[in-house]
Amino acid sequence: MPNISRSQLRSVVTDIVERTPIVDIHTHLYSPAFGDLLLWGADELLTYHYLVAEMMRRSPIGYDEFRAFSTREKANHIWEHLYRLSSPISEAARGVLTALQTVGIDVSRADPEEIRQQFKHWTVEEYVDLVFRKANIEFVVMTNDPFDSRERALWEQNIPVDSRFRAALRIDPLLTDLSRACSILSELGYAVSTRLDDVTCAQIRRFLRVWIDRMDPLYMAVSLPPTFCFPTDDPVRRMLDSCILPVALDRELPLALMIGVKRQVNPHLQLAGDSVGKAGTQAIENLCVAYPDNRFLVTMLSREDQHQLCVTARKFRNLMPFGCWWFLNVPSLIREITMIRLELLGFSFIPQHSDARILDQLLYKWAHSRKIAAEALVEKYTDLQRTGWSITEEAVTRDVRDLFRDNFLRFAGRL
Ligand code: RAT
Ligand code: ZN
Repeated sequence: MPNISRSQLRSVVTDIVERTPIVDIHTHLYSPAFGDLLLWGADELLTYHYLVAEMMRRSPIGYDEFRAFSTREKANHIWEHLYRLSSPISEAARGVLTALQTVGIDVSRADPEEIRQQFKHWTVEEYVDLVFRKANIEFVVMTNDPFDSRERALWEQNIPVDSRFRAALRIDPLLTDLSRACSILSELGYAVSTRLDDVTCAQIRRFLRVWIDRMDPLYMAVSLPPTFCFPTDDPVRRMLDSCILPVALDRELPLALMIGVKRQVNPHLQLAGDSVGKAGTQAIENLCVAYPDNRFLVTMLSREDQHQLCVTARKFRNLMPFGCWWFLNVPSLIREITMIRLELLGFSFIPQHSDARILDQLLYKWAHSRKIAAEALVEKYTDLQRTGWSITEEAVTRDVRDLFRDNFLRFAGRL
């Protein structure tokens, strides 16, 4: 393959980044077979919890009054305050416009009613096809919660599999709310107690295996507070040591740890009420040393933890940093974090996941992240070219594929 000349580097790299299909390793999307759980369209886009939080800073409306609105009224209210009475410049507000523009909706004169009308052209199946094609996504990984009765019921009916939506077994209550986990498991017929005795641990392992067999997840996942410690004397240690990690090992599944969320700092905001705290990587180091045969996918929510996470990843091949999570998914921080990772880890990380909750968000979250990744790569390849090193299309294609797809599949044992 010929070398890419300096003058062509930008256009070739940008083109390869656009053409490389994405494996989106963490979303809250569902395939159409899950019915109402799959959110899409104008009203859902406009009532995304990121926008609710931003609207509440601009509108005098009371929390209860807003909560009592229908989804359509909420969307109208958010439009009024974030799009009509101010310019939609925040990442979440701009994202709606990118998404609409990508599916051909003219946002220059649109209002919510007009946008709703445009969505009437599509069935959900057509819209899923359109979004996956436009965003160039191979598949997304869902967040599948067996502790949620609605979702559990659907899995128990053996919903048809759509290969563009793969599962991840989400297990938060086991590590963050043991009494809730135990009461749900008891209702489901597992003989468990919060003392986590041997019988209980065997039952929890059985529960995890049942759900792994049912979902065929690509990994297990949990999101954790910034205070997460390991090892500790509390049930978290025993849950990891005697229940979760042995099952992860024998089923060859990574465990995804999403660390740094302070839940419900403002409960009035419901989903939008969570915040961030600094965590440090001591617990991750301890886990990686203690369980060298387990694999850990890790994302951290605070900006301050990003450098330390890269350094920790340099020490452990069973640790894979991923994504610019939630409040980090804004251009200035994606750029900073991607640069630090390239400089400290080369191509051995997963740069992004979308965390999309609404199907349409795949369109903007990936368009914005692709652009930033391409710019970061152009800068780094230019530095390489300056040394005399040859950059070929083949090499760039391989590197970008590693970032957007293969690193995850390899780490998850699927490649
Ligand atoms: O990004 C989000 O929408 C958050 O509310 C959470 O879903 C977070 O990503 C999580 O998975 O806990
Ligand atoms: Zn999430």
